[in-house]
Amino acid sequence: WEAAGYLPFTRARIGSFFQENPVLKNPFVEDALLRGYLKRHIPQEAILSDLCAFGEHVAKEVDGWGRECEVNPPRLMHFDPWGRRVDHIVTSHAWKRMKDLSAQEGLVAIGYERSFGEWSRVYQMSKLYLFSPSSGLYTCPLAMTDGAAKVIQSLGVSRPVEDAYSRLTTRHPERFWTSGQWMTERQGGSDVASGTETVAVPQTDGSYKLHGFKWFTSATDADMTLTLARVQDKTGATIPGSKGLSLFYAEVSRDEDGQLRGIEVQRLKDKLGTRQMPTAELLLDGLPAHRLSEEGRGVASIANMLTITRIHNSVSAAAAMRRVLQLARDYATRRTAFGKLLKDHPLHMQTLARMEVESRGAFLLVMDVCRLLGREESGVATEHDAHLLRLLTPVVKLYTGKQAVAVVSEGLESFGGQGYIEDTGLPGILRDAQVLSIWEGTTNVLSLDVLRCVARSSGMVLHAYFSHTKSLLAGASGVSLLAPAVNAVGGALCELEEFVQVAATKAPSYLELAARDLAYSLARIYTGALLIDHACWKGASPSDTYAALRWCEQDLCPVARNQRRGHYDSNTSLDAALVFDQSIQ
Ligand code: UCC
Ligand code: FAD
Repeated sequence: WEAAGYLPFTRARIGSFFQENPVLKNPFVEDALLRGYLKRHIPQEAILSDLCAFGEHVAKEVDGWGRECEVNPPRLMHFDPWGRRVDHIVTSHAWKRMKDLSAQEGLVAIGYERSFGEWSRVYQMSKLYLFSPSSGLYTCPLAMTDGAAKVIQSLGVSRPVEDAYSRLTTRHPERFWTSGQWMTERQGGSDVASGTETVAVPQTDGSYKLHGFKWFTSATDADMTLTLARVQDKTGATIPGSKGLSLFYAEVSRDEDGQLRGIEVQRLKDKLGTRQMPTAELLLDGLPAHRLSEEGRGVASIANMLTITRIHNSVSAAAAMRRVLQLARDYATRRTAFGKLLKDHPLHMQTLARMEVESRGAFLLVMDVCRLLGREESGVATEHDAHLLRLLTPVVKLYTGKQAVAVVSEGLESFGGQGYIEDTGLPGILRDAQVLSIWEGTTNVLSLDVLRCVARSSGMVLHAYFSHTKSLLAGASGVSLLAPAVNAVGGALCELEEFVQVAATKAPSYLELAARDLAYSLARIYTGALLIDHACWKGASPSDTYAALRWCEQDLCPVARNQRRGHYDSNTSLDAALVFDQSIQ
């Protein structure tokens, strides 16, 4: 029996083949475009060596902590064992480590130290780009922390927020604070002006107490928050709409009995993704707070926070695309199908190359917005730069948020069935990407923000856009290899100019229907110009040229196409009829 291999009670035979897993290598070393971009714009050794060392740390250690955040998600302990209400959000050891690491590595601080002048933001965001997919979503509190520091800086670093500002921007873990951003209430996250019911009751010492219910509050283990509320007058009345909203600063603290001051944590959200990070519903029941903005200037004052968090969102979106590609690329060198490695199947390589083009475009668009932010903050921005920054912030957020979902989804497929298996860590990348187009302004709401900034600048932002895009193209005029791309972007730019002229003669409803296509057109055309510009750099590679050509083969100006089809003229009722189709009884 033994000789025949029929041993009773042996372990089941499971075969000898085990697939090698994809390996995360140093994401800095692995990213040719990031290294090329930095070499071109900020070739300081101090930056390059810091990013290289950080990339190594991310691959070797931090990524494991990120996984631990995922498998050990936060939980809410409402009561202590003796029945006392404690509302304690219990987070993992790894999550706490991320906080310390963030301070030590200066992930917020770099933007405020400004040691590299106008390039400090590009440096900071490059580091966050390496960190983000391994951070266990710690980039979420960092985004809000950065946004809060920015708001405080813009309103003036003075009492009572001096200490908070220094804590938000410190490199010392023991002093480092994170901030929340509590804007959304049950009636509205997009329409904050109508949705905010929270009231601020003035106190005799000039401070306030807040009463309300915040429906989504992320990274709720934060030390402080910025939030919106309506100041009550002596009769208890408040002003409705946007004009009634003011911006408040509040610390999240506990009293001598260990109770949260003025806050009850109703529950933690049960979310599709971002599970590593707590998102809570909060009852504000007399939360002590200080008003930071003038009364009624809440939305305008928190806009600086929105700008920063939307840029962070875009960095995370580009980083998610890059990460899935790095893993897919590695896997393609380890997995065999039909007798050869995946990397030797041209159709598989075409699929990854298409993802690569999207990923490169997203990276350059994001970094260009970071460049503009850095210029503005270091006082060297022209009026033109300021307009571009205002226009491109919603554009980059909405475009990269959507593309991240598409690219990461395709990326999962490149691992076959394993891409669908939880403990590979791959599905979490997709689940986390899905939120990028929802929070910090949905795609439609940001498309309308594009219209808002165009209208409020009397077209100046568009003027800045057209002239800068043309100047990027001008640099490529003699490069014959890039001619098809230059012609495509140039042609799309003309179409866009024509669209703008026609749209200016139409009713607001026309522009509203065109808003999303307009935002996409702005994103694709500008990104095409950036890819071309990068490919013209003397250190560029043939792959940079190929990426530019490929990007520019797509429909760069969907708004012109749909305008010609009449999609913005009379579709409202037809769209609604289609969606609510009741024609078959
Ligand atoms: O989702 C959230 C946190 C998630 C966790 C953080 C993740 C970070 C990334 C991490 C990566 C992993 S916090 C909630 C975010 N909520 C939103 O984004 C709200 C979306 N809704 C909007 O953006 C709306 O457009 C509103 C709320 C801004 C609309 O408000 P109003 O009051 O109806 O708008 P108005 O009346 O048009 O604007 C009021 C003022 C105006 O200034 P003045 O009065 O001087 O003319 C506007 O120009 O605010 C100004 N303003 C802006 N300024 C409005 N939006 C902006 C802007 N984007 N930039 C500059
Ligand atoms: P709605 O405003 O109800 O939107 C529903 C749909 O209608 C969307 O598709 C939207 O695009 C569309 N829509 C709305 N208005 C228009 C319009 N005028 N034209 C065309 N379409 C429109 N908020 C915070 O304040 N702080 C946080 O920390 C926070 N954390 C979050 C964490 C997670 C995981 C999630 C999912 C959300 C979080 N949010 C937070 C809330 C988030 O910012 C809001 O959910 C988001 O802004 C959308 O608001 P809403 O949910 O009210 O959607």
